[in-house]
Amino acid sequence: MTIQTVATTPFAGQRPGTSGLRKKVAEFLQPGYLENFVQAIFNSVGDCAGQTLVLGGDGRYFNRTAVQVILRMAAAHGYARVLVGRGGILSTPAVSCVIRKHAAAGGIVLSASHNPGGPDGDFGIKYNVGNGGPAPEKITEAIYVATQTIAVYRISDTAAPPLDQLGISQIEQMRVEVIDSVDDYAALMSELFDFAAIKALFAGGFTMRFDGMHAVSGPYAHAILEGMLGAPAGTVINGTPLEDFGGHHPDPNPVNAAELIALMFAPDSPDFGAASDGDADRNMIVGRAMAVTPSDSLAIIAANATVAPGYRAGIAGIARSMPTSTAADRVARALGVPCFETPTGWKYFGNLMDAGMATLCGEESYGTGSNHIREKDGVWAVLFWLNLLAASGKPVDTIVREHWARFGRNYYSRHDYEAVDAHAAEDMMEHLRAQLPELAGQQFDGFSVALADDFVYTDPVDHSVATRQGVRIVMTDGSRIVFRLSGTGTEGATIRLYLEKYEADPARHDIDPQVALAELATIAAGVSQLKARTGREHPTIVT
Ligand code: G16
Repeated sequence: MTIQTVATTPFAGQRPGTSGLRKKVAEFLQPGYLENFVQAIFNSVGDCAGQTLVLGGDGRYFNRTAVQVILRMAAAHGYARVLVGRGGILSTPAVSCVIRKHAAAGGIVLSASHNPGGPDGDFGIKYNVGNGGPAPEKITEAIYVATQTIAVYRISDTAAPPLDQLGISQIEQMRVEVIDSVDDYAALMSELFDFAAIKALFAGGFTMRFDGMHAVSGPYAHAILEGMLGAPAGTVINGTPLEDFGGHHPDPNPVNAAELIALMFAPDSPDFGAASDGDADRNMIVGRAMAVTPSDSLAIIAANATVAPGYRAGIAGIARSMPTSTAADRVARALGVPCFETPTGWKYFGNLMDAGMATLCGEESYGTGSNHIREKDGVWAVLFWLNLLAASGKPVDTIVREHWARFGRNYYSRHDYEAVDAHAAEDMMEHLRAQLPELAGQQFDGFSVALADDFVYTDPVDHSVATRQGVRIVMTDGSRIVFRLSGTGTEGATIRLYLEKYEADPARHDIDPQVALAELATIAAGVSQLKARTGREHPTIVT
C-alpha cells in the first residue's frame, strides 16, 4: 500500500463562503475537485502528523464517496486517528461536540446545510478547528489561496474501510474509528437539560411533532426525544436521512416546512412543533398557531436561560449577527450582560465564546446555540424549549406573548431574492453604498434615519476586522432596513432584505408582520432601486 502523489491543476472559485465551500454536486464530481480542496485544507492547518481528525456529514448525495476519499487523504498526511460517524453520518453540532470531547485537532463537515441535495442539488465541505467551531477567516482565506496554487495532492491507494459497522480499522499508519453518530452528543444534552422534567411532560400527555425533513437530525431526534425522553413513537416525522432529502428543501422555515406549519395551525394541532435542517444546526420553533421567529427565540431563551440546569448560574453575554433583530439586546440590558453584534456567520461567535464573553448566540437564519459547542445547534434549541415548557407549564404562545408584553415586540421579516444576476445584485449593493454618506438625517414617511453604514466588525478578542458585512439603515426609533448578499447560495446571487420594527404597546402586538413592516419595505424598495436594477418584482421567499 503506497501513498500516491497526484498531479493536479487549480479550479477557479474554491473560496469558502459564509460556511465553507458550497457548490452544485456536478462541480464536486469533476475529477480532482474534492481532492484539491481537501489538500488545500491539509496544507493550511499546520502539521497533521500524529493528530486526530473528526469526519462526517449530513448524508446527502456524494457524502459517502467523499468520506472515503478524505479518509485516504488523511492517511497520506500522517493523521494518527480519524473519528468518523457510522455510515459517514455526523450532524454539524455532533462534529463540534466530538472534536471538543476527544481533543481532536479539527474536523471536516460534509454538508451544504439547508441547500437541496441529490445529484442535481448541492454539496459542501468545511473545516472546523480545535475549539469545535468553523475555521476563522484567516484559515479559510489560506485554504482559498492554497487552492489557487495547488499542483499535487496526496492520497493512499488503500481502500477505505466499511463505514456501517462500529469499530476500528487501519489505513496506512492511521487508525479509523467508526463511532456512533449520536452517543457523545446525546450525553452532552442530558447534562445541559432537565431530562426528568421533560420526560414527565411527555408522560403527562404533552404532544409534539419534530420534522427531521429527511435530513440528519432524524437519528438524533429519534434517539433523544423518543428514546431517552419517552415521547411516543411518531413524534419524529420525516426522520430517516435520505440522500436527496426526499426531494425537499431541508430548510426549517415556515415556507419550506409547510407540512409542519399546516399541522401546527390545524384545530387539533400538537402542543409543540419543531424542525431542523440538512445538517441539524438550524431549528424552527412552532407553538399552536404560532411560528416563533428565530430572533424572538434567542431573546426568549436568554430571558429564561436559568430554567435549564446547564445555565442555572446565568449567562455571561449574548451575541447575535447584525441582521438578527435587536430583541435579544433588550433582554441583555435587563440582565445587565453585554450583547455583541457580529457579521453573519457562526464563525464570528467562536472567539466570544472561547473568551467567556458570550454564552448564548443566535442568528435570524434559524440558528441558535450556546457555548456547549462552537456551532449552532438545532436539537439543543428544541430541547431548551421543551425544558422551558416543562418548567413553566405554559404553552408556547403564552410564553411568547408574555415576553413581548415585558420587552416589546420586534416585528421582523426577511425577504429573499434568489438566483438574481450576480452583476445586477452587486450593482444594487454599490448603489446603496454610494448613498450612505447622505442618508443619515433624511426623513422617509415618518421615519428618520439615525445611522446608515456598511457594517464593519472589529473582533473584541483578536481585533481582526471584517468589512462590507451588510448595508444597514437604522431609524431613530430603532427600526432597521438591512441589505446584504448571501454567502451560501450556489446560483447567481441571493439578495437578503431584513426588516425590523419595534412596538412597545401590547395592544399592537397582533398585527401581521408584513403589514407592520410594509412602510419599511416601501422605503427599502425606493432606496435600493431593487426592481429597476435587478428586474425582480417580488421576493422569492418571505420568512
Ligand atoms: C450559514 C452560516 C450562518 C448564516 C447562514 C446564512 O448557515 O453558518 O451563520 O447565518 O449560513 O448565511 P447567508 O445569509 O450568507 O446565506 P448554515 O446553516 O447554512 O450553515
